[in-house]
Amino acid sequence: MRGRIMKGIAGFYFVKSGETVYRCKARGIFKLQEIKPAVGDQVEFEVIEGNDDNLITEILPRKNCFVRPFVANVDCFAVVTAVARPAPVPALVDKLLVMAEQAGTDVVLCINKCDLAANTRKSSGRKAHESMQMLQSVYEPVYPVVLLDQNDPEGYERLRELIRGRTVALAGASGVGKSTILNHLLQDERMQTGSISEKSQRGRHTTRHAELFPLDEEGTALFDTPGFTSFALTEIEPDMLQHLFPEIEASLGGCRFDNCRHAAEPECAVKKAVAEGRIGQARYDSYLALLKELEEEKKY
Ligand SMILES: Nc1nc2c(ncn2[C@@H]2O[C@H](COP(=O)(O)OP(=O)(O)OP(=O)(O)O)[C@@H](O)[C@H]2O)c(=O)[nH]1
Ligand SMILES: [Mg+2]
Ligand SMILES: [Zn+2]
Repeated sequence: MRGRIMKGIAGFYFVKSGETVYRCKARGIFKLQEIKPAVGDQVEFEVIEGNDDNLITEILPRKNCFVRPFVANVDCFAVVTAVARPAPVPALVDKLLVMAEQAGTDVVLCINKCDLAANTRKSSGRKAHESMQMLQSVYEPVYPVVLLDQNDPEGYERLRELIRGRTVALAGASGVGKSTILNHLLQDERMQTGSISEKSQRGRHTTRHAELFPLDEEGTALFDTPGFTSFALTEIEPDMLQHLFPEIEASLGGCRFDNCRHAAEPECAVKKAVAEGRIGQARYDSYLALLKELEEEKKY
């Protein structure tokens, strides 16, 4: 039979075929070949009568596969950041965006917890408001952006329109609200979400495993994934990075040196675009930081 892995827990994979979910194990050979089935994989499996241990026999070719989050066959990443609690980390957002560009998937940037930016008479509200404006000005020129606030259904409706019919992975730091967004889109409380205690400002029901949720009759499906604070980009040549920032790519061609990496080089068209405001300073800073990381990785 053929199906799709919806979640994997402790060596078991839950494979959906039609309306039925089968609990399966993976054939031993996968381990020897160092292949790990991923949530989102399309698989062939055998149903073993009278036994819970149905067997995944084959993983069908993947459109793509990621390490963090560990998911396969993604059409689009919904990269999530909060305006506060936790404070946005543009370097992490940009890394996820680069990962998506590398794989050629679409991207939607979700700016979440916008309700925290509403009361600008409080200093925490002012700070959140500034973060919201910063995120909008940096990302709106480059990617589709949705503003979300758990008390306002309109944002979720816009997001639903943007992702219709596709398999979308929520990705971002822990506590930014990925599971909450999924909950709103599912319009029920199937997922557990935690409330951040005012003191610790940390979510209680952190997502531990990637899981795929069918959303509607039109084939839309959403991966909920665990949050993380850092990860390493792999298999990107330093010279490739400039093509993974769409606004940098758009400024290429005018540099003095053909092999310009747009860092210390003189007469650089990219730096000129930054100075003229056509490329956001924050995005350029992320580019430089990632370039350094990739160049250092190359040295070893
Ligand atoms: N004020 C506010 N809080 C929100 C909003 N969305 C989510 N939260 C809260 O943020 C906390 C964390 O939300 P989660 O949805 O669990 O975050 P997550 O990104 O899934 O976190 P991990 O599973 O750890 O990666 C919870 O207490 C939510 O209630 C929002 O729009 N506004
Ligand atoms: Mg979660
Ligand atoms: Zn240059």
